[in-house]
Amino acid sequence: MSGMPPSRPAFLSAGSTLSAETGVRVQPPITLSDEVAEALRLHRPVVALESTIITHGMPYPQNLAMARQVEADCRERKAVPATIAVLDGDILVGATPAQLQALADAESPLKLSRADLGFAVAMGRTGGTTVSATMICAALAGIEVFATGGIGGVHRGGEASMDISADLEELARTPVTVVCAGAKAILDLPRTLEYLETRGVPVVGYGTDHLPAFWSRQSPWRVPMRADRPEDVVALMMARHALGLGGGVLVANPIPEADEIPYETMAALVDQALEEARLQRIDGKAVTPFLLARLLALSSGASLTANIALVRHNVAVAAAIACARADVLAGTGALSPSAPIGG
Ligand code: PSU
Ligand code: MN
Repeated sequence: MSGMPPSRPAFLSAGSTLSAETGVRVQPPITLSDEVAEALRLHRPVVALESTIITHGMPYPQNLAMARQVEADCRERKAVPATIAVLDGDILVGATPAQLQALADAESPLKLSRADLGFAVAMGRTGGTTVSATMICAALAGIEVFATGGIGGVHRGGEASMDISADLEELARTPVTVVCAGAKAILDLPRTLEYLETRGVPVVGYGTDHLPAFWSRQSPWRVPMRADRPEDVVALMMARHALGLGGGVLVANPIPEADEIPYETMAALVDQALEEARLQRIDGKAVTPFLLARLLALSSGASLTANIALVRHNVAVAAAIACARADVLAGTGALSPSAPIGG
């Protein structure tokens, strides 16, 4: 057999062999930053951050400013940020400042969910990881807590189009706690809640009994459970682990009051953006980025300001949860210690 083409990622040629041939386990092609590796080794608090919000969710250069800001917020709250992305086929857990820059102004980055993660690695491509792919990489690295803006869900009309975000299946499958600001009204919120319940995903209102609606603190729909402190979320994570339930926890954290846009104000713009998407026959992966970009324009930038505020708030709550979890592992928390939740 001739040698591998030079463009093949190193993990496919050097040292590791495909398991089907030899039974040798292929090491996942993941690069942890020194800071993240050290924090994980010492069981210090680490918060995973997604990157589709950088590559597809916000325009340049606000995307880069937001990515840097939330990393700084995370550090200020005594947790190590681990922005997860794929750069030239390498899965990064803890992107460096130069890598963040490269990602933020990448030419045509992929949008990576569970379905495309392996493809990006195999082909040496660059992409932002959605909630689903970020959860997978976080779990591989041993990170238990992850902050994002909003999750994907059942799209409106999803009962006919079957457009249901891979984020929901991932939450059912991968043991990572995801802090979000609920879901956007571009989605079918009640069906998203139903789907999560069916797949066994706890949706926890953080200091609220209602599902937050991203730019607005409240939607008309109630959440099935509520937690008011980081320790409560950690207790839930540990109880689920002890019961062997598998899958993640979704923490729904409302946008701060000062930053919210009233539900009705956004609802009208959402209806208009959805109508434009229908007329232009936008489908598949393009739907969410199209709607986000249209809402940015239709709200004259207000949606972006609110979006940045809510991501920062989610990072703060995720850092508090990660710190409470680390306290348990260190034996200094109110709860008794247990093994890492993924393990
Ligand atoms: N919702 C937002 N902003 C985002 C996304 C969702 O309010 O940036 C991104 C997240 O990365 C999420 C993904 O995981 O879109 C979901 O895409 P889809 O609906 O194609 O599954
Ligand atoms: Mn979709």
